[in-house]
Amino acid sequence: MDRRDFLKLSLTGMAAIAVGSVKIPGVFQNQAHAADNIINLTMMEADVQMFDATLVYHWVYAADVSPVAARNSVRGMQEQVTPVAGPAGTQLFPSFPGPAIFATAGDTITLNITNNLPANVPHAFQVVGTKIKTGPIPAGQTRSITFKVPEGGTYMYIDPLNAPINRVMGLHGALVSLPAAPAAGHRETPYSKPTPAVQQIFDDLGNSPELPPNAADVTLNNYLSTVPANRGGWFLDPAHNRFRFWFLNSTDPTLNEEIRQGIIPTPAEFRRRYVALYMMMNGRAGGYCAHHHDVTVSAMIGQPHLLRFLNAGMVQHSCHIHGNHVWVMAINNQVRDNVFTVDVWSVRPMDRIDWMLPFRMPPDIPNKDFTGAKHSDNAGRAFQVPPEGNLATAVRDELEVRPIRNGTTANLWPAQRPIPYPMHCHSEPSQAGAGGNYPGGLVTVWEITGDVNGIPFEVSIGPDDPDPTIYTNDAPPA
Ligand SMILES: [Cu+2]
Repeated sequence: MDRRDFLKLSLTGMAAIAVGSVKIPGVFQNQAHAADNIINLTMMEADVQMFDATLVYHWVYAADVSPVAARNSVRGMQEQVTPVAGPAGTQLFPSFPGPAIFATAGDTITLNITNNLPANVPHAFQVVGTKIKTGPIPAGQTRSITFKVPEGGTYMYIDPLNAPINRVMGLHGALVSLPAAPAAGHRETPYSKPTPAVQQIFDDLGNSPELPPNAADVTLNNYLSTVPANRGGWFLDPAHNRFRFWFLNSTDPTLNEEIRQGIIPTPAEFRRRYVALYMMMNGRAGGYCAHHHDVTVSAMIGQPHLLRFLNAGMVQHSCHIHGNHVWVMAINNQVRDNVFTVDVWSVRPMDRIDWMLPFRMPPDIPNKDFTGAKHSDNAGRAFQVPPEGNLATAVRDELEVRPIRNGTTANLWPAQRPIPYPMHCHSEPSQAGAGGNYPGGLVTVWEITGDVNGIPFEVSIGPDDPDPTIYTNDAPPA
């Protein structure tokens, strides 16, 4: 059979759309992006490029909102993608996973779903864990659903038919519901009905001795008179998102190729034969996700970030973060009563898990004095922290007290700034791609770019670097 020529999606990752009354300073520059609370999504074929340049046939969602324009409303997500011609002179912008939809809980929005896929497989649309779904959508046709956005949280939309085939072929995306208002007397959370424990964490973030605010945020808060005091430090900054999607999926190119040729397995066959050869975060793997600003978390001490895991693939992942522990805030839209800190958590297929990464001073920088004890004059920490000290200085001190090489006391080590820590999956095969290329799987870093004093670290390539520059891994300016 001839290989049909499909749109080629080159490591583009996710797009994002804001709809309705969504307005969060910093995250969205424009109040709404999709006109009239309507989102049009088209299911279409695409060859998606894997990290090793292999093109793998997928089914993807495309929005009719340009990611270039969307970038003005949702920072840092999918800067460029090849548009394809849509109906009536429109342009479609495919996304893998599908575009993340941001909406306000309680708003009424309409989704128009068009099926532009081959007619040999039925398709539909559902928001997992809700009654929001269409019936089957015949090939070439459009179905509309109008619904009230559910309670605040992280949702996954999928094609639920032929489960898991249609979902795993690429028909999946994120729906984020943001609460309309915080509870009276409290600060905002990502949830409409936070439990007391979760509410307490958000009340305390940047607002307690244990979780001091970053000084730059304090300045910002004073400067931005429009930001109400009940906004949490976690999304205060208009220049940087204080959240990330860590959207996991997996691909078996052999099965995808058979499906391209019209050989459709039963769901049971698909499950039995499935070999996850590529495992991705936000549609990318290896270095392409480890260092992409829509995956990597990059901020200063005291600038906590919400991490929204979704898993649309076929693999249970065991996600492990280094450097800080995280709070597990919600599991599959259940806000936790008992919030505990973890460094590793299972993210099963179909799971939606919210983590809060507090961006605290990492507790594990070795003791400068090699005594095994902490500095008694510094609240039990190994090094002086602001306002007396500085994390960058602490890291340099730590390097300088390492055993001297080559008989010299010269400073031989480049400054470790920013300070990166890995987040990877402890299900080891997921760290490789294409059957063994390491690290070609789902792995990334979060990095500390400055101290709680609000001053970004200077980055130098070595001790004598004449021109240290301020480092950022965030999105380029809009
Ligand atoms: Cu680990």
